[in-house]
Amino acid sequence: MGRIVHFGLGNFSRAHLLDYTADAGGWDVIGVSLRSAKVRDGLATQGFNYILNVQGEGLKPITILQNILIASDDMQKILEAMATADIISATVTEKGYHLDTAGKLDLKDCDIASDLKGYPLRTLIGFIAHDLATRSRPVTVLSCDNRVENGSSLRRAVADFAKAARLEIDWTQVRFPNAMVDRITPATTDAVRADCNDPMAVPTEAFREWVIENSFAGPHPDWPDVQFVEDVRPHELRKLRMLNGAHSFLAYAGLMQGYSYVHEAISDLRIRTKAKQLMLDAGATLPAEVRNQVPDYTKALLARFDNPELAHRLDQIAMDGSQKLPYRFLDTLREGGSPMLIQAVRAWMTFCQEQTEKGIPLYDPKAKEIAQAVNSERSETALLEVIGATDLAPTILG
Ligand code: CS2
Repeated sequence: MGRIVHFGLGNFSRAHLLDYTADAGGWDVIGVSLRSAKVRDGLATQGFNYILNVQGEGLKPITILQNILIASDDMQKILEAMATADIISATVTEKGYHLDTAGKLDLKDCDIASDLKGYPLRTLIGFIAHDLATRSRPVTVLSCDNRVENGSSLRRAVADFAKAARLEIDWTQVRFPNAMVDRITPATTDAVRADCNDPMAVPTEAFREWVIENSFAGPHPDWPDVQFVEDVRPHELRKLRMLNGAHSFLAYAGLMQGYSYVHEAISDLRIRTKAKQLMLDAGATLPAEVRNQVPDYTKALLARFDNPELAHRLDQIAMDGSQKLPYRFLDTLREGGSPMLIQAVRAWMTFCQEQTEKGIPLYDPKAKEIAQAVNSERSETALLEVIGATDLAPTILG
């Protein structure tokens, strides 16, 4: 039996990697929570099993999780589990990579700085670097986060960390495949908990997609419907720029119009027209091999966003904008220069301004810098600086 040690037990991994791996069978998964013990506490009382409420398909018990370890309490146990794992995977969100706007590990970040001093470890990067410096068998490190070249970014972060911490890593026994992951997974509501009779239930759509670079250091589960490819980039750009890009636009434009959910924002004709235009403009920047998929993919995305039963909250998507905008809007804008993408960046800027003026704190690792930027004299330029978009100032600010 193979083993996965997975960092980040939010709803997304419980609806995606764990669901796929449960379908494959023959593997077990140990979860690691870097911060809160909430998911561990909730799942421990039910043997780490939970219900996946797959829309239109019914309730699916997921029984593949063996245990959840918490970084602050179980560091040694985590390192021991990692040492025998075939795959170390992660869904720690964009900010869990601690990369600066130039794509380098942010050595001044307080969690990274703490990990560089040594134990106890707090970050995914610190755990992986320490594991790789001591392990004696091959391992695949599989990022399942929404980032461009997520595997390569993670490798870079770990390499920067190892250099700064003077850890020697044998890179020949590790692979960091890039991967595109997709499944819309809203936060759990009381209604879902009641329907599933499970306080830890996870609601998700029936659609799921996973495209992984075929670069593993050892075995992997026989995941059904996963596409193994030489180059993930066209697939990840399609998904990140079109789906996630439109999502972020809907979040900022929708919240400012007083909507709470994706299906509400997308049914407002003005917002819908713009979201669709954004998808098409983003689609025009994609590599040739996926460009012919754009019309059908756009249609399919609109249908997924229309789904009222998902009850996908816009404020969930609006979080961490400083981490999301670079790959959702900025790269697209650099490659396409579309007026719609300019509007999308401007929607984020106005959202930041409105929230700050209302005294509502932003949920963003750069909330402080954003508030300072908003309150500064040249606030628009300063906001672009926070997201590493100074080069785009002439395009965006005109
Ligand atoms: C969303 C994503 O919260 C967000 O920012 O855009 O979580 C999105 O639902 C997933 O990437 C879909 O696969």
